[in-house]
Amino acid sequence: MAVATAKKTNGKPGPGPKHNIEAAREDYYQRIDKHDMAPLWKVMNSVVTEEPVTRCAPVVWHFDDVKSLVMESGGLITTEEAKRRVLILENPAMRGESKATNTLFAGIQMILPGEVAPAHRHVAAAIRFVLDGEGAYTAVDGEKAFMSPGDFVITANWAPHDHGNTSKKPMLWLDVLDFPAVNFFEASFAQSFDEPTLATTRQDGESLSRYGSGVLPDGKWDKSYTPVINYTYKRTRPIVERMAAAGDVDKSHGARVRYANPVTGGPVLPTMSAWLAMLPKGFKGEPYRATDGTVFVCVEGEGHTEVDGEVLEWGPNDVFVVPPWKRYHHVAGKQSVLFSISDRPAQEALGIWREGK
Ligand code: GTQ
Repeated sequence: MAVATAKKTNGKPGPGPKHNIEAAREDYYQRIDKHDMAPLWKVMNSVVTEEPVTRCAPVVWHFDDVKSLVMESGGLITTEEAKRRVLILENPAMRGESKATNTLFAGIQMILPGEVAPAHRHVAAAIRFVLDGEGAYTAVDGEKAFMSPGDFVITANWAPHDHGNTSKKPMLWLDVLDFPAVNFFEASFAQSFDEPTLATTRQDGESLSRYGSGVLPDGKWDKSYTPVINYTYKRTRPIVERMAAAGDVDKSHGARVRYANPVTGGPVLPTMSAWLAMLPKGFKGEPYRATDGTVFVCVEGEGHTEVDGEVLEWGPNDVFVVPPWKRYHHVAGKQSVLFSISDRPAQEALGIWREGK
C-alpha cells in the first residue's frame, strides 16, 4: 500500500520521492474523506466558475397545448380537492424539481366558475399573470382583485390569499413563485386557514386607487413589497404603446416598462421583478444577456426569441424561459407585447447581478 512507501513527515508537508506523490495524495484524500473533508484544489474550477453555469434550458410552452391539457384537469380534480389546480411548467433540464428556472416556479392555474381556492399564506411570494377568462378574483390581505387578461397580480410573502371565480367562464393564469429560491435558503413556512375565504375588509380596487394614482396617502408604507395588488393591463399597455410611438424603444428590450412599487420606485417584490415591453413590427433586438433567468409571456403578437442559437417561436399566451447568462435577442414579426418576470431584485440585493452583450 501507498502508506508503506510514503515518507514519514511527522505531520509536516513533504513531497517525498516524485513517483510516490500521486499515491501519497490518494492516500491522504482517503484519510481526510473519513473526516468529511475534501481538497478544494480538486474542485476549485467547478465551484468558483469563470462564468455562470446553468442547468436551466431555454424552453417554450405553447398555449394551444397548455390550454387544452389544463382544461382537462377540470374534469379530473376539483379546486377544493387540489387546493390549487395548477399544472407545473417544468424546465426540461430539471424535471421533477418544480422549477422553470433554478430560482423560479411557473405553473398554469385554472379555476372554474363557482370554485374557491381556499385561503392560505406562505413565505414564497407569487405573481399571477392572467391569460384567459375574465372576472375571477384573488383576495389578498382583505382586498379582492378582479382580474382581466394581461393583469398582473401580486401576492407578497406571508400575505393571506384565496382565489374565487364568480364569473361564468373558466379562468387561467400563469403563476410565478419564488419558492425554489426560498427553499434554497430552507426558509419556507406555510399555513392554511379554517375558513376557505377570508373576510373582505377593503373595497375592490382600493390599493390601486390609493397608491397607483400619482398621490400617496399620509402615513407610512414600510413593507418590502408594493402596496398595489393589481397592475392592470388596461393601464399599462397604453404606456408602452405611447413609448413605442414616441420611438422610446430600447435596442434589446423594445419599449419597456418595469412594474414599480409606487412608494419607493423599487421592484414590486424583493425577490422578483416584472416588465412589460412592446416590440414594434419588424423589431430585431440586439443580443443581451444577464445573470437573472427570465420567464416571458407573449401577451400579443407573434415572433421568436433566439437563445444561445436555439429559436423559440411564440404567439399569444405562450410562455418561454431564457436561462441566466444565455445571450438572446427578440424578433417580432408583428407588433408584439411581452411580459416578463425574473429574480433580478434578489440578485441585486445581494450584489451579484450582472448584465452584458
Ligand atoms: O395560488 O397560492 O401555482 O400556493 C403554487 C403554490 C399557486 C397559490 C401555485 C401556491 C399557489
